[in-house]
Amino acid sequence: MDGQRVEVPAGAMLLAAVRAAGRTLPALCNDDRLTPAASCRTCLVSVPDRGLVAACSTPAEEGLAVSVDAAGAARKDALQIIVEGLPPWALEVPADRSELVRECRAAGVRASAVPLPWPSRGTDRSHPYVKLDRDLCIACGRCVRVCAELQGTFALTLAGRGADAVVAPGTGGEWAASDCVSCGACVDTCPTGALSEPGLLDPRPIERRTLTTCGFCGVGCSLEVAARDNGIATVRPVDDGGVNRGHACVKGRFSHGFVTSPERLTAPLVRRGGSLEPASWEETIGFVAGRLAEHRGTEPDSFALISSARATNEENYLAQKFARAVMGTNNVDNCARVCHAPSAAGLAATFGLGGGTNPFDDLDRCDTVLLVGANPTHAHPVVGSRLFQRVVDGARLVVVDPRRTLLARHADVHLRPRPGTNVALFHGLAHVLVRDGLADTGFLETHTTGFDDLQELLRDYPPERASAITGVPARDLESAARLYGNSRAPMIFYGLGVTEHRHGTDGVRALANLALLGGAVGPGSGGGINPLRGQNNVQGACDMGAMPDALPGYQKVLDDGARARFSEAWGTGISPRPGLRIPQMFDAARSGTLKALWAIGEDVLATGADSSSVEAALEACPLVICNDLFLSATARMADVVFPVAAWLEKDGTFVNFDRRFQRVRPAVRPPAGVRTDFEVLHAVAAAMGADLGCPTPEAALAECAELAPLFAGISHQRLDQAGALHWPCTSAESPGTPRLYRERFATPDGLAHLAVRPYLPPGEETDGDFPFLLITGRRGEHYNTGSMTRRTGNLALLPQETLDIDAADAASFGLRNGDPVQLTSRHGRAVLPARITDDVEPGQLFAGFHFPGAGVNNLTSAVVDEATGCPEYKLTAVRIRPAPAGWGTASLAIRRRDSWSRGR
Ligand SMILES: Nc1nc2c(c(=O)[nH]1)N[C@H]1C(S)=C(S)[C@@H](COP(=O)(O)OP(=O)(O)OC[C@H]3O[C@@H](n4cnc5c(=O)[nH]c(N)nc54)[C@H](O)[C@@H]3O)O[C@H]1N2
Ligand SMILES: Nc1nc2c(c(=O)[nH]1)N[C@H]1C(S)=C(S)[C@@H](COP(=O)(O)OP(=O)(O)OC[C@H]3O[C@@H](n4cnc5c(=O)[nH]c(N)nc54)[C@H](O)[C@@H]3O)O[C@H]1N2
Ligand code: SF4
Ligand code: FES
Ligand SMILES: [Mo]
Repeated sequence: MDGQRVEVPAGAMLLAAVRAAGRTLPALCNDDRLTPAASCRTCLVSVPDRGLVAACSTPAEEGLAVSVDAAGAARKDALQIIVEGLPPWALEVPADRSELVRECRAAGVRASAVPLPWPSRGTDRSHPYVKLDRDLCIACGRCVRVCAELQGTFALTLAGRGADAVVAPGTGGEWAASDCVSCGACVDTCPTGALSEPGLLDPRPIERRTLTTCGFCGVGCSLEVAARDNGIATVRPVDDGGVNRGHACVKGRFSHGFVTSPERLTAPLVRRGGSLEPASWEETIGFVAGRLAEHRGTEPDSFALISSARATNEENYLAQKFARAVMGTNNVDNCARVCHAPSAAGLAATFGLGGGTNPFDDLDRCDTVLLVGANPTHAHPVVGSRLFQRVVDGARLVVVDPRRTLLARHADVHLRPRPGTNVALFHGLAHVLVRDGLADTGFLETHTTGFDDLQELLRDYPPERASAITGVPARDLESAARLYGNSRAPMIFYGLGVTEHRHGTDGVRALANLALLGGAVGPGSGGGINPLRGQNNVQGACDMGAMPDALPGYQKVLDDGARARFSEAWGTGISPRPGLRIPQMFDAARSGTLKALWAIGEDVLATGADSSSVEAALEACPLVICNDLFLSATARMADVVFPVAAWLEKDGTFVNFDRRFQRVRPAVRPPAGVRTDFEVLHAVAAAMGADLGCPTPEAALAECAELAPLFAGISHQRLDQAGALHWPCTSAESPGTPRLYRERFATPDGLAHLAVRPYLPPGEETDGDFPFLLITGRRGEHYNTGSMTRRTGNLALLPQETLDIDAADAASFGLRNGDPVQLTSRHGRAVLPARITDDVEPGQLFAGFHFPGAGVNNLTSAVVDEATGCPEYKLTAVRIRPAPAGWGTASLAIRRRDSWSRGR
């Protein structure tokens, strides 16, 4: 390189060699994450015998003599040609937003002297988050490639030829009506500012940049929040070695507007004469402390606390400590109960620990993915994109989902079991593995128990029988089993389609059998089994002991030794009775034994199953306290509401789905009058004359680390240095444990315990009165109750819930897109506009639950998983009919294609 010797890995391009030499080059059409386009010619270098070549796309060779210096004029010309095609103000875009401006300044290239007025190609401002200024587009195609290759969406194209070429939605028409899923990757890669977002267009300077972890889903993306004037300007994904590698989704990237919503609660509310009235903090804390004092150490326990998987570890630690040390009860639970409690129970029973087994990056080494009952394209979009990339790179994909999700469209085999029949399907697959000699019997003999009994059970599940129960053709089942069984390093990812069933824990255990039979987990394996845990900190809420049967770090309430350690540290007795689970709390309220319920950051009325029974429980409970940012459905029924801070305003840590502790840092101050859950718990305890200790989040995690061996080596200080640590991390020297079970399983005998559980029918069946099966789940644009995402521009992206229905079913009721449909289950009613789609099978329906007003959870039943109490949200028998005119919802103009499920 101009006389300097440079070494780069085999296969690297000259651009990498230039950088390795400590030099820089413009490279306007290049993004290191994408295949080179080599179209802009701004990266030219000179090579003997070949002359000028594009450094971005010319492979480095042993002994090649390259000159950067000799091509300086050519690069300047290339920049000049690009600038000639742009209006003069292209170089007035602030330099921090335009790579083009920076390169032109560095090369001394000035704006073209074109006569004004410029014949403008116009802007597209249809989308709430992405603005296109066509005049600034240089057709480098980075946005088009990032959308296809990284995000996996193919929403964009280059339209027009030559100098007229400009980025455009592939569907034609406006951006907002396109296939765009609003991940923001195009804005981030655009080198000119042609693509921008609202926060970038405000000229005021950024005052503060804060590195934090996304507070929506369990992927746990690293984000940098730029703030000015105590307001959020932009949120950008960061590549700091975390899961997201610089990518994000519409929620983490753009959905922060809720923070400044005028509907934010800013004063405590207390019920007086039937209505909730604002009250002072002092008065409210005093009132709550006085009322809760009546329920300390009662028998049976008359107080229960629901802790928040949205809140930090430190807040969850304090919440369970409040319940146990101040109130004397183990009645503490969190939304894992309604989500992945069957994973915690099932994985712990089989392997010893209740978490996923592998770091997500192991995906890069795996050759087959088995994706079961999960729709990461919507629910864990960054994971969805990486799965898609892996499949494009050659991994095989088997999807098990009754619906045709986007990844199912890319799968080698898509099995569509009737909802509620997973156990039979998994046994059918296991049968074929054993029958065809695809199971590693050597491994099974050395590292597992129960193989003989399992083989006995599997005799009852030949493909024909599994097929009869599940509706999956036996041929497909055989080919899926062979694909999976022949893979070298399979990885299993799964979601609520496995857990939210009457036999959810059996489903997890039967799937864990498949992991063992296929060599996906344990000593010598190449893959893993990972539940795609939902909430940003649901793993952490469980880790911190916000569970009725476990103290922090999964130490059992029933274990005398564990209780003694906590008693001594906290200076108070710990009740030896495991507490109530969330559904049992509601039972106790209805039967009159539960007299005070504190729900922190969980809108149980909106998201619990069978809403009318939850409503009855809240009505029957004499004191309901609620912490929330907004007046949620539950808050509306509460006696006291504390207004609290959101993740963007808080200090602490979250644990993501692959067991990584990551820091959460306040990017903005909460609105005046708002406190954190941490402060509220402290204040109430203090007013009751109790000291919870650990005055700061840092001290709370330190106390937890002292008491829970699994987290002994984790501290804020270490996380600030290391970025992330996977538990188990048992000492200050431990680097953490991204991969579990490398030597042995974590059960007492070190062996994995194969489960021998027969298929049992689900809680709900269809019949003549209720002939359709309704599945409920997620939409990419909205998050759970939608309390946050509905208060952002996402509402423009998806303004209403819909009922997904197959075309023939719709036709048989004379339904067109947008027509209101009345649904009736054995438990309640709802009205939703129809959306005709081939995502769902005939006889099945699908709806999200992000618009509580739509009443979807009036329909779902109170049936729960027999082992853990997780509701059977994934299937409800319903009947439908066109809703009478003017009923419930206005007819919805379906304004866009469903790009989230319609990949190409
Ligand atoms: N955008 C967005 N992201 C979210 C959330 C959100 O609300 N919105 N919520 C977060 C939370 S709390 C969670 S827990 C996760 C959930 O993430 P996922 O588990 O991916 O979410 P779901 O859409 O509820 O369900 C997944 C799939 O299960 C399938 N399914 C239903 N019944 C069965 C069955 O019997 N067998 C099989 N094999 N599959 C079945 C459904 O068709 C659906 O495609 O998402 C998190 N991320
Ligand atoms: N039909 C159907 N119902 C379901 C499901 C399904 O698939 N189908 N899935 C279930 C699952 S998996 C889950 S996890 C639940 C989720 O149900 P919820 O946990 O009830 O839903 P969220 O909207 O995530 O959050 C609840 C509340 O917390 C508030 N909040 C956000 N951040 C904070 C914070 O830091 N502190 C406090 N105090 N409050 C905060 C929000 O404003 C919101 O009102 O829904 C369940 N319900
Ligand atoms: S994938 Fe999950 S963690 Fe990442 S930005 Fe989206 S919501 Fe946040
Ligand atoms: S960056 Fe090499 S040709 Fe554009
Ligand atoms: Mo969840």
